[in-house]
Amino acid sequence: MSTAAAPAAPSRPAPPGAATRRLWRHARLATFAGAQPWGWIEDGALVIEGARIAWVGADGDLPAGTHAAAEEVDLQGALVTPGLVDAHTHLVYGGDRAGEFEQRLQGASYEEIARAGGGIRSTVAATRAASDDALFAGAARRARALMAEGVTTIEVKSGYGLAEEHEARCLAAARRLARELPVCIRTTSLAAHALPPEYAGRPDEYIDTAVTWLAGQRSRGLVDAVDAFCDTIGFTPAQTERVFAEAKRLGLPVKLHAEQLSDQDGAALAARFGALSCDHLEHLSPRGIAAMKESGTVAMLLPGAFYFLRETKLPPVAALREAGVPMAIATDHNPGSSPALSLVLMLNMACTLFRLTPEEAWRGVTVHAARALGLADRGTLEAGQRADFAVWDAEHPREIAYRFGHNPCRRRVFGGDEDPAVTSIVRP
Ligand code: DI6
Ligand code: FE
Repeated sequence: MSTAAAPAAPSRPAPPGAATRRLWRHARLATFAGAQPWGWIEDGALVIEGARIAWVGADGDLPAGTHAAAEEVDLQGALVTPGLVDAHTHLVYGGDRAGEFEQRLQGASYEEIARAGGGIRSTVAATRAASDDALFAGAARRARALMAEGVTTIEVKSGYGLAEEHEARCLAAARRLARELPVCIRTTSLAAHALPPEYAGRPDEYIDTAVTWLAGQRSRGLVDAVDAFCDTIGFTPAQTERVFAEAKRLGLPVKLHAEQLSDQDGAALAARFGALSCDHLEHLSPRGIAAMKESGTVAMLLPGAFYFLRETKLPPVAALREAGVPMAIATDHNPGSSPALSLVLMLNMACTLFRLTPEEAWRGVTVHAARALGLADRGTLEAGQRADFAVWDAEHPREIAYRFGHNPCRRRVFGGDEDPAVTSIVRP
């Protein structure tokens, strides 16, 4: 079916004084709430009041009186899902790493390039050299690309400044995205991403310095969570623990780039600090899985980095499923290991590469992604939740996980308001 012809403007305007109440009717709803697979409602309706969902259910069950007050849109059977949540990105940086891509094609490994001072550190140099406006403009273009596919919440990490001033500039650029674009941004401080050149050979001194930046970032309202890269080319578990201890002291939640290239037992460490998520996890051990289950930590799987680095070791999806650890999916957008700007493509990759079911993949970019950010007010379509949702040219979300290299998002609603930049995209 094609819903591209669905009216872009409400088919019946609101009466004066009722402008904040909107009724979206005759949608196929994947609510991801309740016990039904997909939280499915075949002929559904949403009543939106201001920025919130006031009512969700079968169209035939709409409460009496709703019709009269509401501005109304007939979706003619189009699919509606919660707005997508990209809960792991490194969106703010300068430059690109297309040259490194060529080097890797000629045989150099990601680790070799990193150890030779390229990799993350080359992006650090380009980031430090970029103006505030250039950092913002690059991140805004990338955010817009994600938003065009129905993304309504994006987590953005620092980690390419690696000096107090530059880390703060990157976090401030991320905050500016939320002021200038219709999207919710959650920021994460990732100063423990790589060792900056001025601290070469002195990782402990760098960590001791970097942890002192957190209090200022927090008091300036720049940071919502704290992350670290615990791996052979990142930081040790002991160094990671010092970062987490300061985060805990400041009341900031933690998450971790864990077991991406090797097993450092990072997931168990993060779980001890009640981490929101552990991310990557290709080398996760049964011990790490048990610790994550115990602490309620989300497993954030990143198929873009797995694909782009041509990894062969798969994250232990069957064991995570068996243990009941919630799995989330994100782009991990970054210039080195995952220059992906499509969360919709990640749905397909999560199924094809990691063998998630389409429903697991979808829950991974909605309800479980929201949980990975500690956000209980989004990721499902339920009364009381934020009115963040996407309208798709599809009858069922499995179709969206099945195709790849396309964008079937037709309309995007953020906090109750339709995003005209998505609605107005001209389609064949
Ligand atoms: N793991 C990743 O996949 C990104 N950071 C990290 O710790 C990659 C960052 C980069 O290569 O620029
Ligand atoms: Fe990452």
